[in-house]
Amino acid sequence: MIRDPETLNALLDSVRRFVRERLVPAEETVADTDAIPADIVRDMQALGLFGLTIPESYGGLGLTMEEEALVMIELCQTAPAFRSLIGTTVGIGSQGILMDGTPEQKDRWLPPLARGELIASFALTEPEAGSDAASVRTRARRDGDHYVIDGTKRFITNAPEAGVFTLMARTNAEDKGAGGITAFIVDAKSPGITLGRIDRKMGQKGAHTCDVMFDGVRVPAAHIIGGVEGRGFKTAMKVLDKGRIHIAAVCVGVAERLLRDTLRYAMERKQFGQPICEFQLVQAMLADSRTELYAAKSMVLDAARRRDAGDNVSTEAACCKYYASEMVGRVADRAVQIHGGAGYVADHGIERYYRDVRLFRIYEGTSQIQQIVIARGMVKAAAA
Ligand code: COS
Repeated sequence: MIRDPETLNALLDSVRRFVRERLVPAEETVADTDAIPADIVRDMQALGLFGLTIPESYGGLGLTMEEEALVMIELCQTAPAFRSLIGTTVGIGSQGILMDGTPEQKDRWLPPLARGELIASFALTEPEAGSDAASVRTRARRDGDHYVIDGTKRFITNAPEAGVFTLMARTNAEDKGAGGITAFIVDAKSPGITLGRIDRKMGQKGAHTCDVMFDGVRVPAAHIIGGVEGRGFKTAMKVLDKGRIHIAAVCVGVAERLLRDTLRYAMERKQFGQPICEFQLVQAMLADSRTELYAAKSMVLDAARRRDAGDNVSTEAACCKYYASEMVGRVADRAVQIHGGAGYVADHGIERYYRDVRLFRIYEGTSQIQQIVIARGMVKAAAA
């Protein structure tokens, strides 16, 4: 749903300009230094990018899912590390508070998140709990008005930058499954929290992940999201449903950038006396990329509109994440192929994108998890 096309177009224009004038020129620096320059972070705050999805009543822009998807498609026509910095605050780190938090929790945490003064991180994954999210071992033991949290979280995006964690921990040791999990809002400055060293990754330099260790961390009972134990797994699943449409839009944005660069190269690069875009085998690669990109974009916008209309889109969100992340992998592979040697050496940035996009098929649910969610959704719908 687009509420006001004029306002949205103005936002899309400013994001497009910001990407072209500020982010694209900084891509290499970010990759070389593994850091996003402080002045760019300030500009992101000023543009309201941290508050895209937080309601206007809390100081954000309150975008609908369709609007959010369109903004992501623009913002991601550059290195995905830039999106990653706002991604957890716009998405998985804040949405649990927004969806299931109490009015007091929203009042306290959402305004600083919307302003980008506080970065939110989503702490679900553990050394032994990745795809099997219901098997988290991090314990939260009640002690008076507090819970005491012990455990280790792994690959936590933006943990080094985070001011607050949305953390999933087991409050009921008897229940080893989803029902024993509770979601907490944890102040990142709480005593007993330590960070592991920043992970050295295949790509997405400038986006940081690391382990987060919780050792006797005392969290007020009032920080349980929604105030009720045992609902954390469902909160996490709802957050991920929305996050999957968001990531699919990210994939579409990156693929648009890759294909645009690749088409330009194919029109300029000459071999056998003519531009390589005149060769049908190159055309086939361009056409396949264009077709798959169009399909992914159509899926993302359709799922986003359905979500805005109030439909349950768990299955469609998984379809989008699955297809769009695999699509951008193929588009990146063809981009390297069409660039040939120039695609393999580091100077053109194409090999960097090839490495960057590999993550999309893994995080926020692997392709195989999406397949499971889709098939289960089909069976459930048919049985109903
Ligand atoms: N929305 C709301 N509730 C949901 C839900 C959703 N999308 N998906 C599941 N639930 C509920 C179920 O209805 C069930 O509730 P009841 O016990 O009341 O019936 C409960 O949650 C447990 O669901 P289920 O039995 O399906 O859980 P499983 O352990 O079988 O796991 C998968 C399901 C595999 C889908 C889940 O573990 C998953 O998504 N894993 C991937 C996690 C992931 O994306 N990790 C990436 C890192 S986080 S960035």
